[in-house]
Amino acid sequence: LTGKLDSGELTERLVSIYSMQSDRPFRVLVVDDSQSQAAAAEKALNYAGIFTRNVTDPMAMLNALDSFNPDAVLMDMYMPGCTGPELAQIIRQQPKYDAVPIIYLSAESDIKKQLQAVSLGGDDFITKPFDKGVLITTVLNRCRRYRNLKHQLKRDSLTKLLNHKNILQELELSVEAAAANNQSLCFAMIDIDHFKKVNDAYGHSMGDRVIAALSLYLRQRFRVTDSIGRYGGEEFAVVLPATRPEVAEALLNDVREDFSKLVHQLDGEEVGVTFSCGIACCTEQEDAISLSQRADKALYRAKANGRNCVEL
Ligand code: GH3
Ligand code: MG
Ligand code: MG
Ligand code: MG
Repeated sequence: LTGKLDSGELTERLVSIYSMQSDRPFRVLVVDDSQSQAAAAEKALNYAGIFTRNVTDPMAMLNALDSFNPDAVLMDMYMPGCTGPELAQIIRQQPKYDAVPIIYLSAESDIKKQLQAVSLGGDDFITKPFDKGVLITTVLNRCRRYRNLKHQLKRDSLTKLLNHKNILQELELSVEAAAANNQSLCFAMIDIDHFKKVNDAYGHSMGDRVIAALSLYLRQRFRVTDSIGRYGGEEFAVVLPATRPEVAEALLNDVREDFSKLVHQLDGEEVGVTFSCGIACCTEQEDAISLSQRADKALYRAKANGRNCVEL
């Protein structure tokens, strides 16, 4: 990517396309010992709607990675104390940063050195003085792919809901936020009733169909600020921030009743299913584990009470 492109019109179009696509601005960590060089790159990236942070001390880079959580790293080749490829190799030693894109931005014109940098943990090489269009295109493409990858890894493949680990992570963050803002938070656990019978009588494919249908239904019924996860096989979890317990109970009861009226079809066969739900509302200083345990107990009570009901 050393050639020049006519950056004007192309950049404008790219910026408008990407700004429509991404929900939150991409985040790029700019690692460069020269403040003025970093500022030039940041200015171009900010123009494309990218949020940036600059680290001039390479030794502060690891901390910045953790706190800033970037979608890509734009890195200088030569800095006091270490080189970009050395830093890249340090980043790659941590499994969680194995896939974060590292893009070099350097005046180094020796192709061999450029290739070496890219082969030692880097992804792209852009030469200085940079072309704005090349820089923005490269960075946006890398950010978009990395975001998509992170998004997919967090989700369950059948339902596209958050997986077990990530719904619990979401719960932990929400519990902290609720405590900080003095807000009410509810956690609901949902379990399909007699699901084994659905599999046994209609086959695993019908079971999968029902799981997918409930997932879609939950996504339609809850707010975008609520988090929905597939907790286990036929178990789901919903985090409801800023929600009073009686409101959560009424809402889940509504969803439960409406869902129970649906008919699921596959290969000419039809089945209706119900679910049971347990809700716990976060009390002061309660942690996510204790909250989820209480929701689980409430769910157990709902099962014991005859299923197809909500327990608080
Ligand atoms: P209960 O009302 O007490 O919850 O009864 P249940 O039959 O729903 O509960 P149980 O835990 O005994 O069985 C859950 C079944 O869910 C067992 C398992 O085979 C099935 N299951 C788990 N994950 C999937 C999946 O991804 N697809 C399908 N088709 N079935 C699944
Ligand atoms: Mg330098
Ligand atoms: Mg179960
Ligand atoms: Mg079940």
